Amino acid sequence: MLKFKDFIDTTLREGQQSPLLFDTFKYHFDLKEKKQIIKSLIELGISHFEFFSPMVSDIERKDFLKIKSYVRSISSRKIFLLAHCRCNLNDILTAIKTGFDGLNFYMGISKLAQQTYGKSKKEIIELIKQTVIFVRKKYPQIYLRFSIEDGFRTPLGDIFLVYDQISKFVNTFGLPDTTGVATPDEVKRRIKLLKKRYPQNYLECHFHNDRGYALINTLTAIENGAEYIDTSVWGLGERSGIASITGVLLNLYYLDNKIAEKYRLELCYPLNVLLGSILKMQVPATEPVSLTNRTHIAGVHQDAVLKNKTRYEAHPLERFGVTSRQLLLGPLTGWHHIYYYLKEIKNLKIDEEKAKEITKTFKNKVTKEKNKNPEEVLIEIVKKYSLVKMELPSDFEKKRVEKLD
Ligand code: HCA
Ligand code: CU
Repeated sequence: MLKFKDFIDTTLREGQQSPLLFDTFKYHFDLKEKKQIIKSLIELGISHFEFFSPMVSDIERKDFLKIKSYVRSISSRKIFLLAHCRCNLNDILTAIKTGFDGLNFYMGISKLAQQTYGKSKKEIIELIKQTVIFVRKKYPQIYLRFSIEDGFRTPLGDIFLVYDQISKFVNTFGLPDTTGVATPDEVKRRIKLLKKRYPQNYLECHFHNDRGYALINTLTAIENGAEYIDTSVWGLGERSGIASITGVLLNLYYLDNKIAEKYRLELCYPLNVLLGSILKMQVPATEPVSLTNRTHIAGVHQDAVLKNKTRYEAHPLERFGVTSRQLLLGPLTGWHHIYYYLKEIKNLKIDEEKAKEITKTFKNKVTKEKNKNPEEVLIEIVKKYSLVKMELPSDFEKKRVEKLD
């Protein structure tokens, strides 16, 4: 029996630290985009969200306040909004005053961290202990999670030294692989020992992808008893990021179908597309839940797939929303999706303003024209706009098959 409880989405915290936001000249999500992302994740079934500490910037603080009232207005489910905080009283008290439901605090204790802070191991342990106890006494009800940063380059014995002091005062311990050094064997070993030593505390794991191990480490953590797992859309995060929410869900589907089915899996691909349209990029080819995984190039593959798609498609990607129907008519349909669909799937030259206009007409028509599929309705509308096809090599279309129906 898995103990898994939920994902902690950190797209708006860890995700905004992704170099991709620089590469796409985006730098940070605006309030509207943050709301779209969080709404899509709530619809998918996620109930835990991590934000920057309000100390990070005034924009993040103000956006959080608006997002909080937005979240409460769109969902009657209990949604936990958590602040990612340094182990510093000023940061912590500001986060509590701002109205977070809980605090994810963190501090390093490794040799490298001691050098950065200019503090000894003993001093750091004392600081953590005093801070945690102070906050717990002052706020007996608030949800508290504490993480030793760089948890896989810190000897487990040192982690125990800290966690032994505070296990009675926090709800959850974190085990983050800050630098992406962990291997699945070590993840298994550490989780087993932590779960054994702290049976009363939940465990939240967080894996960076520097070695390409974020996904396998995440699954190993779930298999070995982690209750919470940090993910983000596309796995956005520092450097090469963390585990992608839809990549983990696809694998959770194999690991424990009942748990995976608690999420609205058909919203996975629309969620990936939403981020694609915000960043104005295709969903990465490395994403398990992607159109790429339903695209066939070799002639023999195409012939076979047109007769029976399962010949070269082993995974039930339609269940995860990689269908044109779900993309166009899913509950997430907005101009972003229509824009993405026309540009990336139909290869039409289109700008955002036109996509918004077309979406308005589409939304009106699609509910009335019950006998037509949404794709037909959209194509009829689009014809009136005489959009030009992007210039692609003439035999390109024959060389690519996506049988999405
Ligand atoms: C960092 C922070 C963090 C925090 C994870 C956590 C990490 O960049 O140092 O709070 O558990 O990877 O350690 O993202
Ligand atoms: Cu991280």
